[in-house]
Amino acid sequence: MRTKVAIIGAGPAGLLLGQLLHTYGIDNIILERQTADYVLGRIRAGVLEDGTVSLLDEVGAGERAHREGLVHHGVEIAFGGVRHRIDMHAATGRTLMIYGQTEVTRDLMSARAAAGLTTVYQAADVKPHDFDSDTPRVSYAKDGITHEIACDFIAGCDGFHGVSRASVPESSIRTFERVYPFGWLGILSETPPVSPELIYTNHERGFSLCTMRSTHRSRYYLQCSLDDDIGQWPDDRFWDELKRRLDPRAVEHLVTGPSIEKSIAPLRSFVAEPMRFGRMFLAGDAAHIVPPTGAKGLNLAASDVHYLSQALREFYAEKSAAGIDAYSATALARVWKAVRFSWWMTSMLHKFPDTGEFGARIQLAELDYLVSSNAAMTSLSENYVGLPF
Ligand code: RFL
Ligand code: PHB
Repeated sequence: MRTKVAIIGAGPAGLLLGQLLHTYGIDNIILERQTADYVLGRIRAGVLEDGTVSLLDEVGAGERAHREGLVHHGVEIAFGGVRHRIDMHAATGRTLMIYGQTEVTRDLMSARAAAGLTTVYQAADVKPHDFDSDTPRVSYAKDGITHEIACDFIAGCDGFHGVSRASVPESSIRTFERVYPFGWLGILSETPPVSPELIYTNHERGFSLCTMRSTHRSRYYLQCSLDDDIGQWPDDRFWDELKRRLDPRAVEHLVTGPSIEKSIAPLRSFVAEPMRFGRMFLAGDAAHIVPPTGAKGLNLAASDVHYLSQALREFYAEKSAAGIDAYSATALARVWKAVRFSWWMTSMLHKFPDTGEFGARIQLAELDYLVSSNAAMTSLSENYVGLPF
C-alpha cells in the first residue's frame, strides 16, 4: 500500500487532519488501534473555540455543530460562595461552542466515510519506520497479518500514550512536564444543566466545574484525590459533594439524576519538543497535554493540524518545504501559550495540598483581582476563546 500521508490515530487530531488533507487533494490513510465505537465512547472535551468550529466548517463537517451546539458568550467563576460572570463576548467579540468531542469525532468519521477515505480500525502493533529518510513507512498488523504502508510523511496523532513519540530516539526529543497532585472525577447525567453557562468554582473542599453537553445533558467535575477510585463514588456521594462546593443559588437549581458515565482523569501539563522529526510530525495530545481546566486540549489538536495541513499543502502545491520546516516552531508557540493558560487556571482554581493557608489566600486575592479588573477579565477571555491561528 502507498499513500502520501500515513496518519496514526483516529482521534480528533487524526480525523481532522485527514479531512483537511483530503480537501487539499492529498491522499491519506488512518491507522487506529481501537474500534470506532471505542473511540466514540470516550467522553472528553466539551468546549470548542470558534477557530475549531471554522475548521470543521472548512471540511464540511460543521453543519450539525451549528444546529445542535450551544453558543456561549460568557463563563462564571465562583469563590467565597459568590458567582461572578465574565462576559467574554463583550471582551473579545467572540463566542465559544458547547459541542462534545464525541459528536465532533462522529461528524468527522461520517465525513471521512462519505469521502471514501481509508481508515484501518483495530490496527495492531503500528510502527513508524525510516522517518529520518525520504522513504518513511508504517507497519501494522490486522487480523494477524502484517501490512506496510509506504508514504511521503507520517503524522503521529496517536495521543499521549501513542507509539509515534515513543519511536523517537531519546537524544532527539526534550520533554517538559508537571504532574498535579489531584485528578478530576467527572459524571455525565441526563439532567438539565444547573445554569446556562459554565461555572468554575474555587472551594476550600476542592475545585468543581458545572458544564454540559446540551440543554438536557449535564457534565459535572469534582477535584478528587489521585488515590480515589470510581467505586468509592456512588452517585449520591458525588451529588452531595458537588452541593457542598457550589454557591447557594446553584445548589437550589441543581437537578440530580443517575449518572450515565463516570470517570477519573489525572491532571498533567506536558510538552515534547520539537514536533517534527524528519518526515514524521506530532500533533495533538501526542505532542502535548494540558490539564482540562482551560478547555484547550482538543482546540490545540485542531490548531496543530491546521498548521500541519497548510504546511503539507504548500509542500505539494507549491513545492515548498518552508511550511514543514516552520511547523514545529509555529505550533509550539501557540501550544506554550495554552499550556501557560491551562496551568494558570489550574493553579488559581484548585486546592493544592502543599501550599497551605498562604496559597489559598493568594488564590482568593488573584480571583478577587480577576473579577474586579477589566484588563484581567479581558486577558482571561482572550485566552479562553482561543488565541488566533
Ligand atoms: P486522542 O483523542 O487521544 O486520540 C488519539 C488516538 O490515537 C489512538 N492510538 C493509536 N492508534 C494506533 N496505534 C497506536 N499505537 C495508538 N495509540 C493510540 C487512540 O486510540 C486514539 O483514538 O488525541 P487527539 O486526537 O490528539 O485529541 C486530543 C483530545 O482528545 C484531548 O486533548 C481532549 O480530550 C482534552 N480535553 C479537553 N479539550 C478541550 O479542548 N476542551 C475540553 O473541554 C476538554 N475537556 C479533555 C477534557 C480531556 C479530558 N480527559 C479525560 C483527558 C476533559 C477531560 C476529562
Ligand atoms: C467539559 O464540558 O467537559 C469541559 C468544559 C470545560 C473544561 C473542561 C471540560 O474546562
